[in-house]
Amino acid sequence: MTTTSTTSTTSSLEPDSARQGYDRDRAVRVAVLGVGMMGQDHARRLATLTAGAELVAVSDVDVARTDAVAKEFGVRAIHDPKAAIADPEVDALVIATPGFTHEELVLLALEAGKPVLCEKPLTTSAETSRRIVEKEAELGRRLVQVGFMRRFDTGYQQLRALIESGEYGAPLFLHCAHRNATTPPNFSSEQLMLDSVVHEVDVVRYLTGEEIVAIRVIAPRSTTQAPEGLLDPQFVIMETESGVLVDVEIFVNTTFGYEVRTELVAEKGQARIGLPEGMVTQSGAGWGGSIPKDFKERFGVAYDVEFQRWIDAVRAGTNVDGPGVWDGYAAAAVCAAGVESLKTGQRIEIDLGAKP
Ligand code: ISE
Repeated sequence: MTTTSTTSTTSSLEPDSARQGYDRDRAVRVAVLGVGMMGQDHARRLATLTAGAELVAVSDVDVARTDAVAKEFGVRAIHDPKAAIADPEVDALVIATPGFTHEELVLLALEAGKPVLCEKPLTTSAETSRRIVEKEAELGRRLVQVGFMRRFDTGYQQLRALIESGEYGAPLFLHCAHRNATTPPNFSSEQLMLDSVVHEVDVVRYLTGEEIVAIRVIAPRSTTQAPEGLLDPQFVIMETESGVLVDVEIFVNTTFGYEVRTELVAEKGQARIGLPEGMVTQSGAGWGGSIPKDFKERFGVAYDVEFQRWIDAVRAGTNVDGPGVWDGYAAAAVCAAGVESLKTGQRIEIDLGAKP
């Protein structure tokens, strides 16, 4: 969408002087790489909703899908994602391809000097994410934002503000539940960590302002509703630097809806977010509310805000207004340790090393 934005950004980053030639009066021309479910949703968002953005191209390994989505939005289909990154008529990129492709694409975008909004996970291992952190530091310019959209959700923002205010004293526990109705085909036991728990990892860092130093994953009996071989549910225990204890129930084949909840237990009070939205009824006939069907519905507004603030930051020359590469790296390192714990049954400690 190419009208001028009225959303103000709260970014305090310095404008990127290396992009001084960029014409800030025109819309940011964006290509979306990967147009599966999430990429298509983002393409629609950019084409119809995000002020100051112009969707100019889409790219996907599935040629027929690329062509169909390009036709739907009246934009170019570029079958090779590397060509889309290099294209002189593309200013910025949204990467929504599978996680294992992210390292190569993000590094190419960094070399091309183009701002990127990369869907989570930044990459699927600590080493590959660390390479991105180092590459960006070498360039001396922030270019990569990571798609942890929950940071743009009002509930999480309120809970963080409450913790920061100190009113309830120090946080002691965070109890998290993350439930999906079903999983996409071929979802593996590791993906519960890498694709789903990764959000909880980021939320814990966002809410507490602390790094996670240890993780343990336990697999109880699996639901018969999960595909054969998938360890679902799993129970994750994390410890932060100051000793806040976090537990996450991750259960991705509940069969009926999408629920993401966090309960804070602090020294002088408790708070909960993510309870069923909409009207909750209680009468002689029983109790009832409504549960969103998936994350596109539950976090729709958060995605909209995330995209608007990212485009505003690109136009302002600051490129990032939200979680960056260090956040993506920290989350990838914790999740990789979680996968190791799932395999070994051990508590795994995490050492992120120095921040460049
Ligand atoms: C999916 O990729 C997401 O990012 C959702 O937010 C998460 O709830 C889901 O479990 C993931 O598969």
